[in-house]
Amino acid sequence: MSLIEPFYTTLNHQEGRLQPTGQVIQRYLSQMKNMYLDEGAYNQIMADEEDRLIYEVFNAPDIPQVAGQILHCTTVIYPGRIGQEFHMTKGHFHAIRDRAEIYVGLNGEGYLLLMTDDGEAREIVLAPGVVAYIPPYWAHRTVNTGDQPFSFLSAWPGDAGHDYGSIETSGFAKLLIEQAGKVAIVDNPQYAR
Ligand code: M6P
Ligand code: ZN
Repeated sequence: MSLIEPFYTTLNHQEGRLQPTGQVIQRYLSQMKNMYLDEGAYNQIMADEEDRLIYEVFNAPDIPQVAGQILHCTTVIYPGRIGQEFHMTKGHFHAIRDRAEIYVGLNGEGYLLLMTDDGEAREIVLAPGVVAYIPPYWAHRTVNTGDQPFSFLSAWPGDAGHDYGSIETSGFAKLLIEQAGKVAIVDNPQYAR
């Protein structure tokens, strides 16, 4: 492993951003086609709004993506729903499955959903100050269940990688929806493992 310079970033708790930032990833609804259950609601939003920014990822600058390094970033998920389903991240397994991750809730209201390859599911309310541990082998997705931006800090091994394919193909076992004004966790009728 090559020697890189020590550095720090400053966390803006209110905005959920790291300063300075490296790569910023913006995910729009158009990049999440077929990930939300309600296809009619998806099409309606795409027709009315053209597209919608769902979340942004602010990576710490210039960390090599190799074993031994610790990548880290913040994520901000903007509030809203697609039909009954709350705005969420794509969700992923790590490409190297036995790599763990830590999330720290910063602002807003949201959930961390976890799932194994077998469709075993768990959830953690990622309130501000909550430090959640994502053990090796668990896929993870975050969901904004509030009406303000929901942000959290993440740190994970440099060689972990992202595997989006499994969730794009099979979906996530559980969905977070609004039901009669409340947050409900329900089985995903389209989940196929
Ligand atoms: C967290 C971390 C990142 C991830 C981001 C967005 O901050 O797990 O590695 O990129 O969430 O999630 P996703 O990549 O699933 O869209
Ligand atoms: Zn991850």
